[in-house]
Amino acid sequence: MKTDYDVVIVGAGFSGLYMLHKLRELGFRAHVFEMGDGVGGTWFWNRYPGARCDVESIEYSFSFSDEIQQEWNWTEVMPAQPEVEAYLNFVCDKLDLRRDIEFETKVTALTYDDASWIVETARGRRVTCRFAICATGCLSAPLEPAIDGLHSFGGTTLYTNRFPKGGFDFTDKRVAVIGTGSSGVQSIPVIAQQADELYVFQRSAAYTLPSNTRPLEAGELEELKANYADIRRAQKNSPAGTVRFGAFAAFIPNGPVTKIMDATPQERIKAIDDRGWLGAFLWSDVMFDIEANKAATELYGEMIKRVVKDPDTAASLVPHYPFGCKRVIIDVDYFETFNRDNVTLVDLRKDPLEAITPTGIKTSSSEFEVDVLVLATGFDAMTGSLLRMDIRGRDGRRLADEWAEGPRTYLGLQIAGFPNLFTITGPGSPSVLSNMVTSIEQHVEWIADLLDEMRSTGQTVIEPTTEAQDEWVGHVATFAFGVRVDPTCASWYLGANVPGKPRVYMPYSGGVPQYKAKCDEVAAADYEGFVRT
Ligand code: NA7
Repeated sequence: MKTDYDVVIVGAGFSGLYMLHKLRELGFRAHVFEMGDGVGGTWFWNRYPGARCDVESIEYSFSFSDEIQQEWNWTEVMPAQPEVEAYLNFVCDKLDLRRDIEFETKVTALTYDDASWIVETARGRRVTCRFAICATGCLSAPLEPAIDGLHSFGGTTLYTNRFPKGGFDFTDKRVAVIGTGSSGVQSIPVIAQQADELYVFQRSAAYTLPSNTRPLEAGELEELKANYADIRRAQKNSPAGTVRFGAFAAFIPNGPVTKIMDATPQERIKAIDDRGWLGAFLWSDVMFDIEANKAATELYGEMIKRVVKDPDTAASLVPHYPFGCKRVIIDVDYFETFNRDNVTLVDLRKDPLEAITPTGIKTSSSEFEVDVLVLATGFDAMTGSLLRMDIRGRDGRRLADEWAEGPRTYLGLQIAGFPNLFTITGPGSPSVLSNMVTSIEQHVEWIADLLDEMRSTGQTVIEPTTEAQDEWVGHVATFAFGVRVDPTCASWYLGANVPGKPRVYMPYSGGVPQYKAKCDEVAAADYEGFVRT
């Protein structure tokens, strides 16, 4: 059967761009649909003030082209949003990708029919393709919080995950930020510098560590570039796909050996005296023993007290849930910001948010009049971007029904009953627990090799068996224990930030090298667990 394209890719972020390039290189007719009017995906939409990556630029970048990595010049250790977006535009131009990307075109439905997919868009386009690849990202379905009166607010409402392209000037404005995940924590210090008054509405305090970002020094980038072969090799062999995971480096391969539960109070305090914020967590038992985790949080609270002058504010800034169950944030001057005269923390655990009114925010004890409302309230992570499309597989089965109790995939790459549909960094793969770029490259290359092989052997349809999928889902679930699934922690890894979403720990926690070895083994065993016809 003749289709309009061999492959349709949904999304033009890191994964969609590389997938397009790879398929074009192999001679496939590939086409990308992208909702935004530019490339970048997550890095296109999340352009809020202070947005910054938590992996170093030298590693948060494509490794597949030495020309690209030698030509592009990073200016900072941890790249800020504008630089990542500029980098992706550079890659796009360099590889002449734009001509195969259809912008401002949201895919609304994907329907499997007769060994091919029908793709429908919000603009009324309907095209067919043999393979459909969802490069839709893990954090791209924005959440609107269920707060009474949200749409009654008469001032300006801004979402961090859809921030205006030209930025926003907060000068002389009274501002409220709701949400203290990464987006809130990164934007609050920047907004505070401009705003007249800033109220921070916090439901859950954040575990955040100071970023080690700084401008790259003269000669430093050149030296790093000269070592790229070694850096990339090390990345691929490291559990998180990065060897310089900013502030987290110390947690990753050969972690600390001393237990906090064996340490005296004096030894604990000495740890933060000597090592600062990291001293609170650099103990071998913190991730495995909930009492150790609580002791580490107490030390973290001590650090907060050393920075934040107001004792009530300092106490409210200590998280009530275990360290490590949510993604740890990196920040620039977050705690210091609460010492400013124009910044007030509103602890919603003590003073719950009741409603948004036409003039501001009402809590159970007060009313706050503001001009601007900034919502940093997160995403329907990992599955939202897929389930917001109407995806129907073999015999009309709906993905939304198949995943009613949580996502089920084989290797995070394919779904039983949905032949020829692929997800890049889908649930059940390391994705958000790793350097996304490392994981994206591995997925793209694996899918490209598979499609190339299928073409050469005359195969047209591939789908995982339910047995292989069940086994993989079971394996992924074996890591869902301890702090990861702590009932006090509403993490998006677990779907617990979305009312009614099934609680399933979605990413694969076994590490990048182990995961890649499994994917390679499957391919070498004639794509074991998949049926091809
Ligand atoms: P997050 O990390 O999901 O943070 C969302 C924040 O918004 C979090 O503090 C929530 O509190 C808060 N929130 C959500 N709904 C409400 C309501 N109704 N009232 C008050 N507060 C609310 O999203 P981000 O965009 O910051 O970061 C997402 C990821 O992007 C991040 O992990 C990095 O990997 C990059 P809660 O914790 O639910 O109590």
